[in-house]
Order: sequence, then C-alpha cells, then structure tokens
Amino acid sequence: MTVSPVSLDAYWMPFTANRDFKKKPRVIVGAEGHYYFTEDGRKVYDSFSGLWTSGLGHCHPRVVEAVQKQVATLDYAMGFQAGHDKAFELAEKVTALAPESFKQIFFTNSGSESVDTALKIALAYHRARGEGHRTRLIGRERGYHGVNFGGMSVGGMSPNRKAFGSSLLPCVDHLPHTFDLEHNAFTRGQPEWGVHLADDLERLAGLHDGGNIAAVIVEPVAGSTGVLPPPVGYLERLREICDKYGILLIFDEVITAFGRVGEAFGAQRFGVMPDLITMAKGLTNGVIPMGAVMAQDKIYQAFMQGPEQAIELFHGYTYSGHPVAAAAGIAVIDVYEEEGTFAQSRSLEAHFEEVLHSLDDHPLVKDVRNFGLMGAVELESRPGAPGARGLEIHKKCFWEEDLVLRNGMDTLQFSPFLNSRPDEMSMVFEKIRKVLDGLD
Ligand code: PXG
Ligand code: PLP
Repeated sequence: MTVSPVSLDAYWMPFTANRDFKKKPRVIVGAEGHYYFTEDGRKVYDSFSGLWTSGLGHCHPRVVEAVQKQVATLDYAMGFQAGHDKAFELAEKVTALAPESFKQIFFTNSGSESVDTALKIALAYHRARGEGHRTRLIGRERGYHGVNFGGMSVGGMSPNRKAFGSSLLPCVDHLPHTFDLEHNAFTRGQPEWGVHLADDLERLAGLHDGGNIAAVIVEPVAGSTGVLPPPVGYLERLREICDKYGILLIFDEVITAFGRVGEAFGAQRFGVMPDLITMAKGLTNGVIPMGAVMAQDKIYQAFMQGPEQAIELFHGYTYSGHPVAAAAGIAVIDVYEEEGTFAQSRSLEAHFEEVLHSLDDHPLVKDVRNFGLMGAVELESRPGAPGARGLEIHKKCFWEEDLVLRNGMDTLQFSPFLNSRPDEMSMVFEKIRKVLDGLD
C-alpha cells in the first residue's frame, strides 16, 4: 500500500484471492459519480456500478444528505414490537413501485438474508394454510441466491457449495440452467431456444408430487453466473406450472430490481408475476446495506390469523428496517422517480448492446450475452488455468486503463450505471478490446 500505513493482514477479504490481492492491492479510497479514486491518486471508471449496486452513481448528493440527516436524527431504533417513521415510509414507497397485488414488505440487511427470509416465508405460509407438508424447495443450476445456508442450498454455483455439500438443506432440487452455446451463443436479449427447460418442473412435480413442493426460486435474469437471460416463454411456463400445483414462485431480484432491466422490477419487464420478490443492492443504491422481501397480499393475509397479540412470523433481524438504511432507500427512490432513472436505463439498452457485442468477433471471445443493462463476455480459458485470463484482464484494466472491471473466472461482467453516458459506455469496450488484443 502506498498511503495507508496499516497492514493488510487483518482483513479476510470476501470472495477474493487474498494472497494474490495483498501482494499488490487495488485499494479504492473515494468515489464520485461514475468514478472511483484510488489510493495512488488515480481516477478510475467503474464499469460494474459497485457490485451491481450503485445504478445512480456514487455519492449522489441527495442520498448523502438524507443519510447525514438521518444519522443525526435517529441513528437506531428497536424494531421488534416497536417501529419508526422511516421504515413505514420506505415500505410504502417500494410497494407503490410494484404491481398492485404486492402490498407488504419485510426488511433485511442483504440479498442473502432476503433469500433465506423468502424461503422461510414460503414454508410458513403453506403451514399457516394447513399445508405444512409442502417442504420441498426448487432452485436452478447456476443460480446465485447468496451465501447463507438456505440460499446456498437452492443456489446452483458449484464452487460455493463444494465445501458445504453435506450440510446443505435437505429436500431441495434444481432445474437445469439455460446456458447452451450450441443454441444460444451471441444472443442479443432473450434466447429463442430453451423454453422446454422449464418443463423440468413438471418432471419434479411428477416425482415428488407437486403438492409437496413449497416454492421455486429463480433469478429472472441469472446475474452472478454470467448473465443468462431467460429463454422466450420460460418464466411464463414456470408460472403456469407453479399455478397448476399450488407452488409459490419466488423471483430473486437482488440484481434485476430498481431499473437494471428498465423497470422497477424484472417481474414487470417480463410481465410475469411471482408470489414473492427478493431485493437488495439498488434498494439503497448500495449506500447502506439493506435488503427486503416483498409479498403478494394473499401471503401476508394468510399469516394474519389467531390471537391478535401473537407474533405471526417468528423471524426478523436486529437491523430490519434500520432507520439510516431506510432514509437512504427513501432518498434513492425519490431520485429514481425525479430523474426518470428506469426509463433512462431502458433508453441506454440499445447502445449498451451495440458496444458490448462489438467484442463478438474477437478470437478470445466465446460468447456475449445481454439483457437490460446486464452484460457478459465469456472468454476462452487459458488451457489448464481457468480464471487466470479473467483476473489478468481485471488487473490490466485497473493498472493500465483506469477501469474497474468485474470478472467471474473468465467471464467479464458488466453492470453499467443506469444513468451512464453513452460515450463512457463506448470507452469501456474500446479499452477492453485493447487489453484483449495485448493478451496471449
Ligand atoms: N441473490 C442474487 C440474485 C444475487 O445476485 C444475492 C442474492 C446475495 O446478496 P448479498 O447482498 O448477500 O451479497 C445476490 C448477490 C457478481 C456479484 O459479481 C453478485 C452478487 C454479489 C456480489 C457479486 O455477480 N449477487
Ligand atoms: N447471535 C446472537 C448471540 C444474537 O444475540 C443475535 C441477535 O440478537 C444474533 C446472533 C442475530 O443477529 P442479527 O439480528 O443482527 O442478525
């Protein structure tokens, strides 16, 4: 490190090659708008808007002001058997953005907590209706639903499950993923091929009896695995099969909510209504950690029975609805509305698709895919060294091109700001081509 005198040893970094990173750390010390400031005094462009989090850009003055004000007014308030104004206000604002049948929202502190909360709500909902035998949960291969035990169990990322295999939840199955280069390579938007993969849910319903399945959870567009948009008709088909067997459909919208796919929620963009929606990231623009689960009214109402003094759902976090996070969320939604962010995001899709797919012809590129303002460029791996090429590009971009780039192994991922400047979007891909050209 060049500026801070501190040692790097104490911090066990998340999802990071700690030893490699600490040899030559890439340290960010500030941010404004679309740029980070590095410890060695450079200004670098953020091509991932945080970690899919910060669609409005960094340190938006409206949000900064709201947070500063709130932390000096009410820093924390007990949230169990007590409430505070900002949590109620945010709940109303988020549900107002959603389709009408979503009327209640439960706050958490992250996407992982939101997923585990949604799974618990699904199980408890069936129990409240006298169908406590519905315990089976269905996820999807290559799905990412966070790192807690529930989310990891329904998730389908093999490296994240490997060390924990024997401790995952029982009664979980997975639908097949929709990635298939033979049919879907270089697709722009939703692939035409693959709707039949949803029919695997029929097979699982046949195997276990659909009446034993509690819920199916999918990301409307799989994000973390490297952007897999749903095949045309796929989400509709899942909804149909869930309806047929009384299975709840959960959309994990931790990435896709709040403008990432040009609407408040992916559910609206695809015109498919799930029963529960999880969210995080864009809920506060990443400024303060916060997540949530939004439920269709019928689900909340199913819990509202029995003695009125009884707690209906034995679940909650110390920081559920945290006042400072809620204040950030309120300010962020105000900005989304005032600046027309979701429409702006939608209007940038065509240019993004164009510049992303400008890499289609590069000899190192195996596939390019996109939906909304989500994009991925999958590279040929270096023989015997999967992930090495992706990490090398990430480092070259950071040190030589003043560009922060996200790579998941050898897949480069893109999450442009929802208010990106088209020329900056173009610049990102010009720089990446230059770096790719210089690789062996
Ligand atoms: N569900 C989905 C769909 C996610 O994308 C989570 C749950 C977990 O959220 P938390 O807040 O617990 O991390 C996520 C998070 C990447 C990347 O590079 C993706 C995520 C997180 C970090 C990096 O794609 N997704
Ligand atoms: N562990 C202990 C010992 C606790 O007392 C609590 C909460 O009171 C938790 C874990 C859960 O923490 P949180 O509510 O922040 O998720």
